[in-house]
Formats: sequence, C-alpha cells, structure tokens
Amino acid sequence: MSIVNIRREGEIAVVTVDNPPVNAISAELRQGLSDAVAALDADAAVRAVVLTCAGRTFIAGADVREFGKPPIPPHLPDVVNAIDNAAKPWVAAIHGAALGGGFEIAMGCRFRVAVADAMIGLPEVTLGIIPGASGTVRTPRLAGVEAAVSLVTTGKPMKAPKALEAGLIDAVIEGDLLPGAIAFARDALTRDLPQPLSARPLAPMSDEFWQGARKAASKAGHQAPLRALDSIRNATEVPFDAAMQYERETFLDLRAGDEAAALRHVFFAERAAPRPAVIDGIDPRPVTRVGVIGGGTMGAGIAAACRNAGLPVVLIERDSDAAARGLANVTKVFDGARARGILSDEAHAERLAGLGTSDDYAALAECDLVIEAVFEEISVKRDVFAQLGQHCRTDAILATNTSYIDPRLIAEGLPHPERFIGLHFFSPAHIMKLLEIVPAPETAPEVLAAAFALAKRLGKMPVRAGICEGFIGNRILKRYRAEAEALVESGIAIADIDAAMRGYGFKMGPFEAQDLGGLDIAYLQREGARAEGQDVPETLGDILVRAGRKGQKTGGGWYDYAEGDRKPRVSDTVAGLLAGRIAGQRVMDLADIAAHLVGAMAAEGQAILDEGIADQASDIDLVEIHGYGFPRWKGGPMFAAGRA
Ligand code: 3H9
Repeated sequence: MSIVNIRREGEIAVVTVDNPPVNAISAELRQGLSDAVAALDADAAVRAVVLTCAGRTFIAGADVREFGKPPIPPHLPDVVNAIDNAAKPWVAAIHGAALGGGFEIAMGCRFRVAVADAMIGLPEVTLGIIPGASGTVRTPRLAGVEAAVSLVTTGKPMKAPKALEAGLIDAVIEGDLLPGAIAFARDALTRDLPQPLSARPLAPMSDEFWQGARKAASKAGHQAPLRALDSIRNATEVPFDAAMQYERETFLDLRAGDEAAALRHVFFAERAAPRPAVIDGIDPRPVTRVGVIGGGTMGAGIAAACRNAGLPVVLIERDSDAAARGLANVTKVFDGARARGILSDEAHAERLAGLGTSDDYAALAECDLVIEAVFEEISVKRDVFAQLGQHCRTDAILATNTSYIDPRLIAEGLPHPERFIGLHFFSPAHIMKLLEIVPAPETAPEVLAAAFALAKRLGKMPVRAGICEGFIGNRILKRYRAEAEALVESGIAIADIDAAMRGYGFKMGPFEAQDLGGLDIAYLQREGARAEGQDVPETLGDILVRAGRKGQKTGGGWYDYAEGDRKPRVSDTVAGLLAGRIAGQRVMDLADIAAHLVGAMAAEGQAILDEGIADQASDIDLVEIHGYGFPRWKGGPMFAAGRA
C-alpha cells in the first residue's frame, strides 16, 4: 500500500490518502497526489475524482516536523495547482479536519463536501507562518475577501455547517461520506462546472476595510496575522501567479523565523505534556461525579468548569448561607456566558440543573472525585480532609487545590492516602487553561492518570509538578517578582519595567499585574512564614501593603489610580515610601530589562528541572504560557533562554 491509492467506482475515481495519524502532507504524499492527477487525466474512462482520507481525519496540514528543514519538491502550491487545473473535476470529501495545507488541497479541488462535524480552517498563523499553498490567494476567490481575512488572520477553524454558510464548502453530507461524495460528483457532472479558482477574478477592497482588518490582526501581538493580511491584500491587487509568488516568499521567510520556531515548539510541547511516561498504559480511575469544597471564586470556577464538561457537581459549604453564596457565584459565571452569547437559555438551565449545593459532607457519598478549594490556610484544609476521610468512598479521589502549601501536610493522617493528589487550578478556573497536577509520594498511578484524564475532559493543559513551595508556576512568579523588585532597588523606574514586559508581549508588567490581583495575598504568605520563624527579608511590596497600598482595590499599589479608572499613574507616594531602598536613578534599555527578567525565570526553571519538580523544560514553558501570560510566540522562558 502506498500513501495515495486509486480505485474506481464506475466513471468516478476515488483517491484515498492514508498517512497516519493525521494524513499530514509529506513529500511522498505530495508526489502521490501529483502522480494521481497525471494518471487520472490520462484515463479516458474517468470523468470525476473524489479525494478522501483514511483514518480519523482528512489531511490535517503540512507536516510540522518538516518545517525546520529545506523544502523538498514537488512543492505543495504546484500540487494544488495541478489539481485545480486537472482535466477532470476533483471533489474533496472531508471528515475530521481539513486544516492548513489540507484545506488548500481541498481548495484546489473543484468542489468540497464534508460531514457535519468536520472542521475547516487555516491555522497557519498559530504556527507563526501564513498559508503557503494559496490559502491567502484562493480563499478570497472562493468565499470573498472578508471571510478569507477572518479565517486566515485568526487561524480559528469552523465546523462544516458554518463553512457552508461562509461559502468555503459546497455541501454538508448527511449519512456516509464517501457514497455521498460520489453521488455529489455524479450530480455535478450533469451541470456546467465552475471555473477553477485560479481563473476567478477578485475585486479590491476599500482602504477603510484594510485599516480595520489591520487593527484587528495587530491584536495578536505577533507578525504572522499581519503578514497574512498583507498577502490577502496583495492577492486583491495583482494577478494570481504574482500573488502566489508573494505568498510563498512570505511563508518561507516566516517559516525560518524565531516566532515560527517558538510556536512550533509550543505545538509539540502541548501534545507531549498531557501524556507523561509515568501514566503510559495506566487506566485512569473513572470520574463521573465531582464534589467541590468551597464556593468562593476558585471553588465556583472549578464547579463551573466541571459543569461545562458535563460532569454533575455537588458544591459543599460550611453552612446554608455560604452554600447559597457559592451557588450565586457559579450562577454568575453562567450568567456571564449567557450574556456573551456563549450559552443558550437551555444550556444555562442545564448547567445549573446538574449542580447541587449542601452544607453536609454526606452529600459527597456518590462522588468519585472531590476537589478542596477553601481558604489557603493549613488548619482549614486539614479540617476539610478530616471530614472527607469520614464521608467519601475509600476509592474516591481526594484533591487539594492548594497553590503554596505542601500537599503532604494537608493529607497527613488521611486514610487511603493513595487516593490523594494536588490539582492546582488557576483563577478564573473555568477560563484559565493551566492545571498543575501534583502527585504526593503515595498517590496511586491510576489516580494520577485520572487527573490527566480530567484535564482533557475539562479542556485544560495539564502539567505534572513535583512538590516544592509554589510548585512550578508560583515559584517562578516569586523569582520574577523578586528580580523585578531588585531592578527597582537598583534605580530603574517601575513603569519602565512594566513597559519592558508589555513590549516583550505580556499583557501586563509585573507591577501592574500585582496591582490588579492585590499585593496582600503574597504579603500574608510572607507574614505567615515570618510568624513561623522563617527569615523572610522585607520586600518593597511589604512596605507598600503596610502603608495600606494593596493595589487597585485600595486605590493604589505600585501605582496610583483615579476613582473608577484602571489606568496606572506613576506615584509620588510610592517614590517616597521606597526612597530609602532605592539607589538613585538608572536607565536600562527596555529589551535588556525584558531579557534580564526572562533570564531570571529561566534560571529558576532550570533549578526546578534539576530538582525533578518538572519533567521537561517544555512543561515549564507551558506553565508560563497558559498560567502566567507569557507570550506564546516567544515559546516560554526555557525556549527563549535557549535561543538567547
Ligand atoms: C500548513 O499546513 C502550512 C501550509 O499552508 C503550507 C504548506 C506549504 N504535522 O493533535 P493530536 C501529530 S501548517 C505533524 O493529538 P487529535 C501530533 O503531533 C499545518 N504532526 O490529534 C500527534 O503526534 P504524536 C496546519 C502532526 O486527533 C498526532 O499527530 N495544520 C500534525 O487530537 C496526533 O495529533 C495544523 O496546524 C502536523 N500538521 O487532533 C493542524 N498535526 O501522536 C494541527 C498533528 O506522535 N493538528 N500531528 O504525539 C491538529 O490540529 C490536530 O492534530 C488534529 C487532530 C485536529 C488534526
């Protein structure tokens, strides 16, 4: 069997691509398709061709692993052209996903049909490149410039029915795909064929349109969406062949760049992290019903995330008033989603119908997973686990959502400690992707596997973390903040440091972020450690909190804030409070500030790796990207440090 096989159904030839796991476009596949076009054009008995794929998906795109290497002929644009100009019309029969080069091949076909749950998209910008085989040139000819701009610059795929509406495909097939596609081809032969896309004209758009599109595309923060937009615009202004050449040059230029390398790194990191070797071949303990202890922001977010994944949830609070507040917190999450059009009225009602609340731990008897999300205080958490030990099934997984406290101390004395694990969610838990999974020494492998399975079900990015203060993410955050404070003490302006990190790609700098989240949480932690007799030096943040400056919520933190305004203003009060700790004034290049702070994160990451707290450097990168706003197109601190 080769990768591309041809068989006949009367006058229709069926070309089947079979390149597991996702039919990615290799050199052999390109050659096979090229040969198929030539062979079928020469076969007088064939009147039309259906292109289909074996396995779980249509062609999912170019083989990302080939991107670091020199391109091998035949090149994909030539293959797509050959299909477009074939003497017989080709029909792409799409199931699974037709992405990137896969959809470009489908656009070379005269027609595209798909099953209803198939996905169509051009996700190249998410890999730091632009489509390289006519995505920016054929899509506007197929579906219009506006649809092309949206599809290409966001990189977001869409389901077949929406793609049909947008004009990207010709039909949604009900029932079996292949017979449906063959019937479609036979029917198409009874009518006039449309022109190949390469022969269709394209009208230019107004300057206002391009300005608006540019503004939207620049929000991504990296260059691929803007370069994709340039290529679509160019395609509306020059003939087809010239547009193809411009696209190819842009594609090759970006493909060789740092952003594309970083985004490829993240692509593979995200596929590796959910499958650590330690759970290879282990059957996860099933989780069909979840208990959440604590209905504050974190507990409510976790409950909402579980409900969004279809898991029934029981929310436990200490008394009926607190349980009512917890229910209100979860309801608020769903109300917000309904107001933004994400949830229908029915879905909203269904989410709430699957949520029970109680002040009695006995309500947890049927749960196979209970997640504790109460106040970050060891004695409170230990009380909760004492209750759980009494009321839960002995095989129910018991998880703590602690972010700093050593999970071993929380679980001390718990019967059946093999069912205990740390699940560190990030706030708001129904939105943030990261889940740090922290097994204790006794945690059973099937409990660890269940945590990874849960992450998948909730749509989270799981990363295994070992036990240390702050695990992976908060430990690096602590170092990052300390290093940023050290720069302030050395005379660099607070606002320069924030500007440097925004310039690097973070949405907020370290001081602005603290003002938003509140300085008091970390302060209380330090005070707690001091009370226990630990030697914790006074930070600049401590000085501010003692002066009542806890961040935006108190009208000031590292910056001043006007009433009702979130715009940070440089604060003379802060300058006065910190004067005794700051050594004059110093100016540092913003890029150097960012490099210094990212270097500090990477150094802490290296220590984390050396201690076995993280399994691989790419896991640390994922923690920073999915939990702490590190720009994805920089690849994470470990990747960035390796390229510096
Ligand atoms: C492009 O096409 C550029 C063109 O415009 C220009 C050309 C000139 N390459 O995600 P999964 C592997 S850019 C290589 O777990 P799922 C993946 O690493 C490309 N490998 O499966 C994993 O391997 P392993 C645009 C790939 O069922 C295995 O396949 N296309 C590729 O959850 C299974 O992957 C994309 O960006 C690839 N392109 O989801 C599509 N894709 O088992 C990216 C996957 O060894 N892919 N692998 O770890 C996807 O979105 C999902 O894989 C897909 C299936 C939805 C298709």
